[in-house]
Amino acid sequence: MAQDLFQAPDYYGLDDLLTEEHKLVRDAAREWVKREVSPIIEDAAQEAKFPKQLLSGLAEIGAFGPYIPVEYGGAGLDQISYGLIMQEIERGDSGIRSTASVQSSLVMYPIWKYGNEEQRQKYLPKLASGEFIGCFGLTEPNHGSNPSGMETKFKDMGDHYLLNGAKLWISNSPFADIAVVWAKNEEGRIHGLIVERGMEGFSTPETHHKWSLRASATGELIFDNVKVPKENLLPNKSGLGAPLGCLDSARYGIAWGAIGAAMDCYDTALRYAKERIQFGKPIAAFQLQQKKLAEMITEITKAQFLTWRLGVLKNEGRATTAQISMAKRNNVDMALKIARESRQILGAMGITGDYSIMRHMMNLESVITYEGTHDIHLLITGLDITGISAFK
Ligand code: TGC
Ligand code: FAD
Repeated sequence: MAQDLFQAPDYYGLDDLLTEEHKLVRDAAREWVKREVSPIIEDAAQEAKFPKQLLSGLAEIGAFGPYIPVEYGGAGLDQISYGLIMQEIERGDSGIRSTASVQSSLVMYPIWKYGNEEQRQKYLPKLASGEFIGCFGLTEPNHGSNPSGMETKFKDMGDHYLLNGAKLWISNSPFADIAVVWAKNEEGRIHGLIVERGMEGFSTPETHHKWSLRASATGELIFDNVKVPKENLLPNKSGLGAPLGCLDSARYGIAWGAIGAAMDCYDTALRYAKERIQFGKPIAAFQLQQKKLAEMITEITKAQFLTWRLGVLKNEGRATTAQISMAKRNNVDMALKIARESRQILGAMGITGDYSIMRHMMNLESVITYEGTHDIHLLITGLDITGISAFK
C-alpha cells in the first residue's frame, strides 16, 4: 500500500467536545494503526490471512475490553473512548476492528455481565492481554437474522452438559481459544456457554474464498456431543435478550468504526483529487468531483455528531437498542457509499491494492450484513416508532 498519509477530517470541531483522555486514547490508537497496521494490512488482505502479530498491539492500545473494569484487566475507559478506538482501528481495516469488537463486546462483555466472579477472574484478564482470543457463536446455517429459531442445544447430563449443533460465519473461530456459544436447553431457553478449544467433539473449520474481511479469519463452530463442564454456563442472564445485549455493545462500536473507514476513503480521495491532473487541471477542480467530496464530508460530519451523542447517552446508561441500530445502519451505509464514490474518484487506481479504498469497500459489505443487516436495523427503528413489529 502507498505510504499512510492519513489526516483525520474534523469539519465541525468534534475535538472540542472530547476530553483530554479521549484524545490521548484516540491518538495512541491512530499512531499504532499508522505504524503497525497500514504497512502490512494490504498484503494480509490479499493473502487472506489474519495478521496475528497485531494481537499484542491491540491489547496494548486498550482495544480488548476498553470499558471493562481495570480489576479484570480491562482499560476502564468510557464509551466514547471505546468508540474512538474502534474508529481508529477500522480506519486501518474492518477485519482488525472485528477482532477487537468480538473480543470486547461479544466475549468479554457477556462474561463480565452474565458470568460469575470465578468466570470473570478466570477469563477476563487473559482476554484483555490477548493471551486468550475469543469468538461468539450466535448465527447458524438456518438462522441468521432470526436467532431465536436456533437449533444448537444442550442437555443436562448430571455432572456436565452435552452440546450439539453448529454455528456459521463466526469471526475469529479458526484460532479462538474460547467460544461464547448460545444454545437452547431442554426447555428451549437460550443460555450462554463457554466452550474451550480442545474439548472433545468441538471443531472450528475455516470459511475460505471470501471477497470481504479477508484479513479476518471466519469459520464454523461444530459441536458433536461436546461435554461442557457445568461451571462454564453463564449463570446471570438467559433468553434471547442475553446475546442481544452483547450485540448492543458491539453495534455501538461498529457505528464508530464505520466512520473510521469512511474517513480513510474520503481522505485518500481528497488527496488524490488534488494531485491527479486531467485536462490540464487537478480533478478536484471539476464540479462533479467537488460534489462527491463535499457530500462525503457532510455525511461524515453528520455521522460523527450522531455517534458522539450516542456515546454520551451510552455513558449515562440511556442509549436504547433502537438508537444504536439507527447509528449502526446509518454509518455503515454512509461509509459504503463513500467507499464507492471515493473509488470512482481514483479511476483505475482505485481498484488496486496501492490504495485502501477497494479493501474498505469490500469489507463494508460484511459490516452492513453482520451484527444485524441493514434491513433488520430499519425494522428495529420501524418497530420503535410505530410500536408494530414487521419482522414476522
Ligand atoms: P424479540 O422478541 O424482539 O426479543 C426477544 C427478547 O430479547 C429482548 N431484547 C433485548 N434484550 C436486551 N438487549 C436488546 N438489544 C434486546 N432486544 C430484544 C426482548 O425484550 C425479548 O425479551 P423477553 O424477555 O420478552 O423474551 O426477538 P425477535 O426474535 O423478534 O428478534 C428481534 C430481532 C430480529 C431484532 C433480533 O433477532 C436481531 O437483532 N436479529 C439480528 C441478528 C444479529 O444481529 N445477529 C448478529 C450475530 S453476531 C455477529 O454478527 C457478529 S459480527 C462480529 C464482527 O466481526 O464484528
Ligand atoms: P439472512 O437472515 O438469511 O438474511 C438474508 C436477507 O434477508 C438479508 O438481506 C436480510 O436483511 C433479509 N431479511 C431477513 N429477515 C428479514 C425480515 N424479517 N424482513 C425483511 N428482510 C429480511 N455471526 C455470529 O454469530 N458471530 C460472528 O462472529 C459473526 N461474524 C460474521 C462475520 C462475517 C464476515 C459475516 C459475513 C457474518 C458474520 N456473522 C456472525 C453472521 C451475521 O450476523 C449474519 O450473516 C447476519 O445476522 C445475517 O444473517 P444471514 O447471513 O443468515 O442472512
